[in-house]
Amino acid sequence: MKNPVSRYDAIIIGAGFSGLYQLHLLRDKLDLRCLLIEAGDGVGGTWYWNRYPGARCDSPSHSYSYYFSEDLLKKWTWTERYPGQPEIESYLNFVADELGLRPNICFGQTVNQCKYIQDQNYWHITTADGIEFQTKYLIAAVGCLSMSNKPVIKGIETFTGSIFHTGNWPKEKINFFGKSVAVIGTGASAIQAIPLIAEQAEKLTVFQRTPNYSVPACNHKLSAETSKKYKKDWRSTLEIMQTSRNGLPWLEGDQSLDEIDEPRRTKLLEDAWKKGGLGFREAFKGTLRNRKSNSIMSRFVKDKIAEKIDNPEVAKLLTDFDHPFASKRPPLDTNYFETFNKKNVALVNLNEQPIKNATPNGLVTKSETFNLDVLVLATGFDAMTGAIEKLGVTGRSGTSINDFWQDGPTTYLGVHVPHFPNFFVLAGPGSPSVLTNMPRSIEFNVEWVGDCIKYLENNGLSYIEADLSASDKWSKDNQKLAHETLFVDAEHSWYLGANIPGKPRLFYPYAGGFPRYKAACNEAKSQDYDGLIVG
Ligand code: NA7
Repeated sequence: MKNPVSRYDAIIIGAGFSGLYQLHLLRDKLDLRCLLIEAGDGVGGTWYWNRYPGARCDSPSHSYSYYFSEDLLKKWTWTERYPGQPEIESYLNFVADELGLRPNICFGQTVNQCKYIQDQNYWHITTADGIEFQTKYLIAAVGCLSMSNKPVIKGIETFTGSIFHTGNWPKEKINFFGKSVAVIGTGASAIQAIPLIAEQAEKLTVFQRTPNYSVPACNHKLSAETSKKYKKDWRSTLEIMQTSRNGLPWLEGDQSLDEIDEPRRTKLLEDAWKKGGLGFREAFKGTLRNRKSNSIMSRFVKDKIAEKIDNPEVAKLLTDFDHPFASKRPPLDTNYFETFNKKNVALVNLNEQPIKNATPNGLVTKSETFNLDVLVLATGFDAMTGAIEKLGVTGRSGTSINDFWQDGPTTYLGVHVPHFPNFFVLAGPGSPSVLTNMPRSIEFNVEWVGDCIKYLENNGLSYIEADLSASDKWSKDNQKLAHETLFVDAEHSWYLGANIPGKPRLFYPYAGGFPRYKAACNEAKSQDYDGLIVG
């Protein structure tokens, strides 16, 4: 006889930053019967899967924490300016233990079907192993950068060496000593991994399609004194993060570069460069809105990078930028460009030398053959929608979310999707997510979902669903906001879906900044959830 299907009030998919907090909030504050389903065998989400060498966050560690609990803030001490993957994974394990979340997490199960049962108003969830669950509320906390993008390479299945994707890195330590290694991609992940792989590999070949700007991370250990100060000042730090356009612990500079005369301008740029980090991007006003100001900054960064590279041909290839600075997420690096001065490191321009095919021994381009032991795919993600579209979500009248989003994702406030009642997406398309210091926008989204559910429960209501015209307006207005920025100048950016063949071209995250996003959500809430249908 078949086991009875377990029934929950809320099911959350994904045990990263967003899923863990959502479980805590719904279980411990709203007293709901909750289950969190996670594909991995541990917590961490993005920080569970992205364990490649050098994986590190580019938000400062003291800001890359939950702020909803003073107790958690006080108990945890970060050791570096930018936390590495092992430390973030430990942090999320610490949170899961402190909050006692594990009994409500089902590990090692991949959800592949979520079906809304319309006449009874519940969601029926099925995992790849055929385990079934029912729930009133369904929350996708599957992350923005969790569906790996793997390039199609003819004959790749015949390659006898090892292949690793940065976004799905094995737990065991990979030894590159004495090996011939290739890295495809020069995005944020590659920029972190390449210097470390180059330290071990006999030979490292980097295949570049598009060069990327990168700012020195200037990472360092945190002194006990600094950590103490961060803990003491947490309230004022939070206030700044809540006001900042990106949820980061600083505010944009109040002068635009085109208003400042030389040589003061160069001095200020040099000072900001020395500090490094994402703060460089915001050291001046309007870097992503004022083309003139941005071109001054782009030129400065290009020159700074070129200075680090010995070979002029290599320098030209690595700085032949096709987009304004920061219109793609500018990575932070530690010795990335300097790595190309090493004798064991070579750069291949994929635009001149496209990969023709793989063989059992390696890769073949138009005019060269590369014998390889290891191939590292640092080729990014089907960002923001890829992981949601793998969940097999069908809503009212059997509408599939993949069909509904065929021409691009329509959401209301980046959380609700028309035709999908009681379905919530955390850090979804149309929310600020990847343009922010993620924990801040995640906390806001999680608390929003908590408030929606509380509203339904307290008022004896059974569902909440996005209104189609409000969602169309939200999504269209976001495209307008994006066109007021320089983000749309980066034609090949994953923010625009350009890295995935056939993906609709539009701006995926919310472009209006974190404070404006929160104001729009709060306004809707103050008007009895305007733009949402409740019943
Ligand atoms: P990214 O930033 O999307 O970088 C992926 C890199 O891989 C980038 O250089 C791509 O070139 C390259 N790529 C992608 N597909 C191919 C194919 N088919 N052939 C050759 N090269 C390819 O992903 P990351 O993991 O580095 O970083 C993701 C985010 O994590 C980052 O933005 C931060 O927010 C943190 P392209 O530029 O598309 O020409």
